[in-house]
Amino acid sequence: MPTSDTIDNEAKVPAYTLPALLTLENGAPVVDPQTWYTQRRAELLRLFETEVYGKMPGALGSERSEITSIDETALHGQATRKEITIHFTASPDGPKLHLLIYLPNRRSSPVATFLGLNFNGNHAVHLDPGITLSSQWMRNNEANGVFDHRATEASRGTEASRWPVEQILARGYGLATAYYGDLDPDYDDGFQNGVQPLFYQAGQTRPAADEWGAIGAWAWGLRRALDYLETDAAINAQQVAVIGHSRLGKAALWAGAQDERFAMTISNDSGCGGAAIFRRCFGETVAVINERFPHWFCANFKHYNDQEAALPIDQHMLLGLLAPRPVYVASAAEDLWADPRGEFLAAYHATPVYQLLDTAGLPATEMPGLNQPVMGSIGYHIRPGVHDVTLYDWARFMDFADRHFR
Ligand code: GTR
Repeated sequence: MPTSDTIDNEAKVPAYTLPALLTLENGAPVVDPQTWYTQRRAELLRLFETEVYGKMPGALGSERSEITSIDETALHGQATRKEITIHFTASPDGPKLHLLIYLPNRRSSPVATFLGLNFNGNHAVHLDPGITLSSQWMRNNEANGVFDHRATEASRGTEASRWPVEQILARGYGLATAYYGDLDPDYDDGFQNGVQPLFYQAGQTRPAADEWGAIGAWAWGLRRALDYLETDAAINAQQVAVIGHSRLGKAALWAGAQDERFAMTISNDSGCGGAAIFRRCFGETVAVINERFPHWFCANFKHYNDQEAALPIDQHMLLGLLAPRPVYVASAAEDLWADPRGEFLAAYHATPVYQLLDTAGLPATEMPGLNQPVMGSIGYHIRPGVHDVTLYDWARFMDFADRHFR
């Protein structure tokens, strides 16, 4: 990872002015909730769509979900495990999303549920042999048992440290997850695979400059997963928290911003294009992310390579789009590439819109110390350690959910 003193050095952060969250494009201040909801929110959504993530279409209308397995005695009887295939089109060969759901068997009413995409396939989140092995394209990785771009039995549980399934269930929550590559395999193929081609107009071969890239496709899939969760009587669809780590944290934030059905959004180490302030140019920058991942954002976003100050938005506004719904931002101290301070500052600078909508926002004016979470309607923590999702992170996310959902 290209970290160097010149990149990850607080003294090198340029002087910057954040674009004003609560000022309309016509210069008028936003002083009441009505103006926020009917005018400013729409302006900001449009800017994020056209300049950053690209416009995301709605559902196709042809989606159909099929329950492919149910086991009410999973994990030694602690859980009910369900697998659902969401077919996007009538074609059995077309892209589809394989959703894995765990529900606590000790439940008396529909459960609040965490929904997040995984990096290595559903079979990687737990050693549970009842999980169907993904047959989707995956990046080759010997340590993860992925050969010839396909998972093997050796891939089971390889992402389990990031998904404390038993602890989530023990605290009374459900968990729903799916492999992000079901939606758009994470490499630059000019948008030929994944869900984008399902929406091409006649003659269209790739998304237009203001249309979605891979992050948009992942976020779109989270919304389709929520469509299914709304139909499952065991799940409280009013209490679904969308969660993601790193690039999938970027997707979770964008899904939560787009879709107000998500009651809570959780960003773990989402960094550049996630919770971090672009204008700090600390760690990963717009030019670097566009160069390494040309397929993540919309083509228009490349205009801002080395031009962060020209962006009409910054990421406090992305968090603002979640208001007044609770959002949690988590950082890791050694994850300088994701700019922990920039993630904190976005949470801090999103607070005025939360306050306009009568919630506390982030109850901190200074960045808290390690392992000192702060929780209002915006929550934040920074823990020691590297870019990862740990049990500490999950425990805080569940504390935050307890606060808002119980
Ligand atoms: C890095 C990328 C980050 C983050 C991370 C991840 O290579 O620079 O933006 O997305 O990958 O997803 O783990």
